[in-house]
Amino acid sequence: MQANRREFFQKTLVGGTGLIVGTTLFSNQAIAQPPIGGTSLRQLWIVLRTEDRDGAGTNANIFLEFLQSGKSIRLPDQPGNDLAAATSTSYLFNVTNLSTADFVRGSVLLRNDNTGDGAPWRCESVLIVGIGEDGKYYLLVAMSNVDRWLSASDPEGLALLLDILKPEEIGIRTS
Ligand SMILES: [Ca+2]
Ligand SMILES: [Ca+2]
Repeated sequence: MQANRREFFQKTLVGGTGLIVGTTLFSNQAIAQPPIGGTSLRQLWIVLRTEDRDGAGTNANIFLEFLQSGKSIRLPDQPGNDLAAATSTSYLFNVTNLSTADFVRGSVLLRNDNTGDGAPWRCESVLIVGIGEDGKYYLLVAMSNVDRWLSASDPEGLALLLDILKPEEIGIRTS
């Protein structure tokens, strides 16, 4: 298993009992590999970290876009100042008609809609966990070193292609 040194996404086996993502301990019983064909999700938990630099924060909306299905989800406004520089913003919200199978590598984007003042957003990291109808946690995206703009005025553009975790990266060693 790859160990990441950035503490936000530190993935550490804890005595064979589970996995730490950020500051949350997921027990081995709670983490699951999505079955072939996917499983229905009832919530998404998304944590976006904004870099610590001038202009990094944004008041724009961020969308999760699924290119294969055409689904588009606007991340709901959270209490306080979302996506301010040098902060993490956590979104936990209900979803309908969404499956782990929607998270196909190469087809899921985070998109900045380029609205409001200071729209360019400098993303440091992205964590996405799906909470299944079965109550299990599906680790979907853990990008710790994004470190780029989502911006209409920068060459990278407004959308970030998400690196969907491969099954072996979610791995839970039981022995
Ligand atoms: Ca807010
Ligand atoms: Ca900005």
